[in-house]
Amino acid sequence: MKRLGISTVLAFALMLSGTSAYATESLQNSNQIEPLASYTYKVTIKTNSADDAGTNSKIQIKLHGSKKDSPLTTLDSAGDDFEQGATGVYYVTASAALGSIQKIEIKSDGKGNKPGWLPYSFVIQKDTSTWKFYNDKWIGDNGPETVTLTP
Ligand SMILES: [Ca+2]
Ligand SMILES: [Ca+2]
Repeated sequence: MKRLGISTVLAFALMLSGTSAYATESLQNSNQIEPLASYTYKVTIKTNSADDAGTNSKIQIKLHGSKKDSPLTTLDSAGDDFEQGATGVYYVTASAALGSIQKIEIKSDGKGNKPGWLPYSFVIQKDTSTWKFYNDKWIGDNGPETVTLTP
């Protein structure tokens, strides 16, 4: 049997390390939580850092687009949501393209301890488009409430 030269061994080792780096990258990609649906909008919500700005109320959002509105979607991530000063990422999926997002509707059921919620910003992203909405109103501090925000 022919003995392998050092350069052959080195080349083989390089090939192996290249393969494993590639495998690791593929695994990381498959672990990304972003859904694959075509008409999915990423919604990043920052809650104000003022006292009691957080909420445990049920929060829902509807995106109003130039072509279509999204369904009213409950925002609930795996972790605790809408904590004072925290930022959360959510996804809203529609059955068709919404077009340009012109306003958003935020609905609170107004339940829980100190239910009033003071979100600071909502950033909606789809492909290369971004729409930003800012808020300075307390939502749901006196029971169920729906607030509409425009850019
Ligand atoms: Ca509160
Ligand atoms: Ca949650």
